[in-house]
Amino acid sequence: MKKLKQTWRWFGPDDTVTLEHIKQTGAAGIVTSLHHIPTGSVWTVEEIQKRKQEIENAGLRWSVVESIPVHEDIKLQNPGYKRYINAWQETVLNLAKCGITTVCYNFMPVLDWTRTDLDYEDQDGSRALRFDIVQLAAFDVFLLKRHRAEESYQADQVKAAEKFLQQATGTEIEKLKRNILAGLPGSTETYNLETFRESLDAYKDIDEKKYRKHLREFIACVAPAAEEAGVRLAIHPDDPPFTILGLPRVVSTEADLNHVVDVYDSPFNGICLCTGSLGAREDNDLQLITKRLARRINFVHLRNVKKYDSHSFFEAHHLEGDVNMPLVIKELILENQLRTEPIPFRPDHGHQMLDDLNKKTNPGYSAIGRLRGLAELRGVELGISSIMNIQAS
Ligand code: DNO
Repeated sequence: MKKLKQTWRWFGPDDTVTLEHIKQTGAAGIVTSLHHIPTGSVWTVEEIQKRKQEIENAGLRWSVVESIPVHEDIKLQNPGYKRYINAWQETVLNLAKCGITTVCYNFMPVLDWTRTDLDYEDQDGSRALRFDIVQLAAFDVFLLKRHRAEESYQADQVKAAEKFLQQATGTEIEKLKRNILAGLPGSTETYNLETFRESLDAYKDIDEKKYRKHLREFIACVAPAAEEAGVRLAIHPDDPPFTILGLPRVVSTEADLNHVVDVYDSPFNGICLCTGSLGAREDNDLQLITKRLARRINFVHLRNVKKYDSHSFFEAHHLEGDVNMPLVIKELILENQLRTEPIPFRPDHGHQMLDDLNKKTNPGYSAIGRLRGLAELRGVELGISSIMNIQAS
């Protein structure tokens, strides 16, 4: 049985988890981005080559770009946005020239992924990321004071949010603000309450229908060019996969993903199957999504979530939580046998645990928790493919 390609996200030279460390995890592929280049600027061949060389000098390969950020002007279709689409496209072509042929991106408005809590203590003492709708409501309704924000929540959630704030200390309130505004690894902007309000406001006339049209137009431009250059695109789903802060969301469900792949019918216009993002919705059946969209999966994030209340979840260890990981992996193994190039996956996030508890780490991206995840996931893959082999013989 052909194996999936094991990869690892690296945030570049400033990442405390170094290429030398990554080598020891057993992952052979690096997932990274040129984080120092401002969103909207073209990545030159020279810049790409430089980073590629650095990775190869460590005995690894740059397998996936995550992400080429999509400029807000493209998402909003602000005047002049086409030049940003051209720049995005040029970056794709330059990557192809350097032999890097998988590109992940997302189309989430304003914020990349969002959590309210970055050090939620799991029962075993390790720390996980959490998204709690009551805390989001506390931020949105009472701290940000977004116009008519309370209409986005159930009445009991708003009440609980008020109570949460009454009991929270000043430090806890500051932390909540920072968690949402400062952005998580991979995001490109940091806001204060005022600039954040302005950024949200820019979307006030963009409903889902309109936003989907913007996404469609973006894909219709870039996908044919990517195909021509031999670059596989992989759109990352919304995280969390439902509307937050009154923003439109269009990549949250199986129907949304179908919509994306239908814009341009080519394996080069594909998806990043992120089991953790999609898994935070009750109506997303991950095994079925994997099976039905298998042909269009160009990249995989394997992560698990445990949902509680409505619209709240924390990140569980990779084989725990609500996503049935073995069933997803089984579908991926089947699809992988049909590919000439193996499908890349990475252990997405991990708990902060053991020695990492005393280190300053990128939220979700400490070494040991991800290493635990990768070890478990590759074990599942090996176990399932061994059984398949036995059955086939
Ligand atoms: C979180 C990630 C996101 C994701 C980007 C893709 O860990 O899954 O940062 O990489 O949204 O564009």
